[in-house]
Amino acid sequence: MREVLLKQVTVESEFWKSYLNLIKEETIPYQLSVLKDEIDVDVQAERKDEELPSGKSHAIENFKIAAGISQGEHFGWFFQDSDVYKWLESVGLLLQTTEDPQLEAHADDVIAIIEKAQEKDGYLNTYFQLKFPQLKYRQLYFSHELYCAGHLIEAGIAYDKGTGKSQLLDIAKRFVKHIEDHFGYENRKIQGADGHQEIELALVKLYDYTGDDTYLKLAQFFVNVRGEDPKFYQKEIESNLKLGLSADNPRVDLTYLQAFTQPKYQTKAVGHAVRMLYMATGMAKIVNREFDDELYQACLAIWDDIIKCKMYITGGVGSTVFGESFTGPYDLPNDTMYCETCAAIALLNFAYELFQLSPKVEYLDVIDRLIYNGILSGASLNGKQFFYVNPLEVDVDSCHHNPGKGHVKTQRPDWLGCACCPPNFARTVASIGRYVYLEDDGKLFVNLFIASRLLGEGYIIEQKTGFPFENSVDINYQGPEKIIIIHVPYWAKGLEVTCDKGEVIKKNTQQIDVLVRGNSCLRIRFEQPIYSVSCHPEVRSNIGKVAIQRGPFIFCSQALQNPDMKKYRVDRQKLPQATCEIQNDNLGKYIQLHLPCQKIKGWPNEALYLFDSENQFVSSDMTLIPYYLWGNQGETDMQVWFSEVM
Ligand code: FUB
Ligand code: ZN
Repeated sequence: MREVLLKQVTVESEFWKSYLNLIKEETIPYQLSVLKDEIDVDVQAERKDEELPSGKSHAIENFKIAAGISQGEHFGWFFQDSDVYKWLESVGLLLQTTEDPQLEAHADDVIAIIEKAQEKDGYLNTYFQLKFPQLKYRQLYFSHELYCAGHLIEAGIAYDKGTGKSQLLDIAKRFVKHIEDHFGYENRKIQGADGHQEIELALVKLYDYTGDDTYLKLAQFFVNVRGEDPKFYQKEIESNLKLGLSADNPRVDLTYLQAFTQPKYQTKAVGHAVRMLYMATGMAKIVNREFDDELYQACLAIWDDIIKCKMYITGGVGSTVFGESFTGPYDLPNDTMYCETCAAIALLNFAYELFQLSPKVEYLDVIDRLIYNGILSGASLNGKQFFYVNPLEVDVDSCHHNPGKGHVKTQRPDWLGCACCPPNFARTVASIGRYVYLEDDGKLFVNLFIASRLLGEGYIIEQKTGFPFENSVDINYQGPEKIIIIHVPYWAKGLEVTCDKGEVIKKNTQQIDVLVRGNSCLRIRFEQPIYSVSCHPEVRSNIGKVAIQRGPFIFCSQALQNPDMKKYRVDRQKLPQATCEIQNDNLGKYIQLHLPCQKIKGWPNEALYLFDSENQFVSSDMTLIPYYLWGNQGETDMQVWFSEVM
């Protein structure tokens, strides 16, 4: 299967175009000002901990200091460089589909600084250059040097594609050469991997882009060497202590690092969620280029583990702040979880890679779940505030007073001391067109209902639709005979399809295969019913609860629209009376639901507990908004899972 180029796809969807404009006009310029410390914004630590960096970004300043352009000290996380790389990648992606000379000039300036910061031998990491040069590649359990290199590679490719300028890619290649010279199975080279996966998937992208298979080999090396010697990181620490290079003697958590055994033997999603999923994406990418059954089986097992018992209804993953990690099966607390935006993005990319290996609808269903819910919630409607943690339930007062919820922000901050998510959000939205179509041997996959046009080789396909606000998609195809495989999302009902010049060769609730004979028009009609969603009974936090979904959107209730929100009980029997309407207000254009509910009345306020009481109810409608929109109207309680009428 082959991905189409981003520049071949023009996104025309009203919904997604507004996000693309937001990224271009607001988010990307804003992020540059923050990275340059040009504007006064509230940069918060990601959780309550005085030790964590906050107050400013300093990310570009770090490069300037390393380049000798500024004086000062490194500030911020040791992986701060990656914020700049991800920003540059977003710019590169945008420039693949639009022109923006001013933005390009700004990006060129940043690239020039990065080039100056790079050492003559190719090494590039401002934290180690400025603070601990003696520890380069010697603290891999935490260093993120190769993680940053991975983001540099991705940025270099995107920028080269978007502008035809190779300067950033050349910087990345020089760094990769340095890495190649220091890592490998040959004698005297380092036989270990970075604590934070990322370089693996980036090297495969570099291989795809250049055709140079040394990059693929290096990616394979990093996947293979992880966990091969589970004592590797401990030995590294001991060696630093012995040589007096560092006094750090931490306990290395091999589960957190997914380094307790080689990835090919791993079967569960464990440890740090983003690391796990960047690793899994890298593994799947390798399998896709050079088939390796052991690695593929590991990918499938990890996927199954996530989908069957570790994924939230929004597509979010990572159930705990401790280690920003996966926990055990069915442990999905709604109010203390992590669901980091980056982890959702990582799951999106893992799913897309797996789909390309085997086109099963379940992968696209998860993509659909993620892009309309757990990823989109990551940014505010003005494109300038960002969630790191995406909770499914927020009690504002409890978040302020319960230290166990110190990581659950009630409002999206302007920026974060650990700012991995904001530029990750931007680069993901900027590349939304990448997920819509895939090509495979005369077949064309239409993965998502997103109004768009694909200029393929020898054909054009266009989706005309007002989805998600409308229930139909017209697909116009011009070109020679082809099989078009259309994914029908898991929530669609009452599917009807017609084709004027061709025939439907397969149709089920999840997929339509059409053989088009030349220029042809396909009409697809469907319903977006309002569903009540139940959760596996093993998930303790959702016992006796129900969630509400319409189309791709999971809905939530905010106390702002529903004062006394906790007193509402959902009555499934009344679901057919629920109504939906398109709203256009300070939340933009969106779908709002009105759900007939029962509301507890008459509870004496002074009584915390009552003996043998029977609740009294009154009928009352609850107003629900799509989850991704919550938190855009000021601080307010929010919930996704609702108690049911007993
Ligand atoms: O460590 C780099 C990034 O910062 C991770 O991917 C996120 O989870 C955050 O810890
Ligand atoms: Zn993040």
